[in-house]
Amino acid sequence: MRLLITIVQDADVQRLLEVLTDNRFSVTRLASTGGFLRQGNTTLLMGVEDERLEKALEIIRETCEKREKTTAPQGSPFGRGGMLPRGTKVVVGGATVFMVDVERFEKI
Ligand code: 2BA
Repeated sequence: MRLLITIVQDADVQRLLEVLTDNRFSVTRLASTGGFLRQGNTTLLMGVEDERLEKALEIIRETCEKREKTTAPQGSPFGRGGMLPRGTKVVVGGATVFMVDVERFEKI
């Protein structure tokens, strides 16, 4: 078994949790903060059997893929108060995954 420690942007968490739980993965969600940007992100803890490791990684890759987004366009009522000028392209998504061997696993 491996322990997957996965850090994802808050924007991807709901969808990722849905797909993981639909595929019968057990997940613990922790609120976390990136040390560099000092912004909220989410850390997921998952104990995964070796034979299901690739499936878990595939779901994370597909759900959290890095993609470009454009901030609200000029004249839009949305996006006020943001730090970026309207119409700016930003990269969102992506995941950082640590995989750790689990020596022993028990539910008591
Ligand atoms: P990513 O490398 O995709 O990392 C996203 C978040 O994942 C990080 O948030 C941090 O919470 C976690 N993370 C990544 N690598 C880690 C590691 N080796 N150990 C523990 N946690 C880790 P932030 O720290 O807020 O970083 C946000 C983004 O800023 C990073 O995206 C990276 O593109 C950039 N970045 C981070 N540290 C940097 C630095 N020292 N200099 C320049 N850019 C940096």
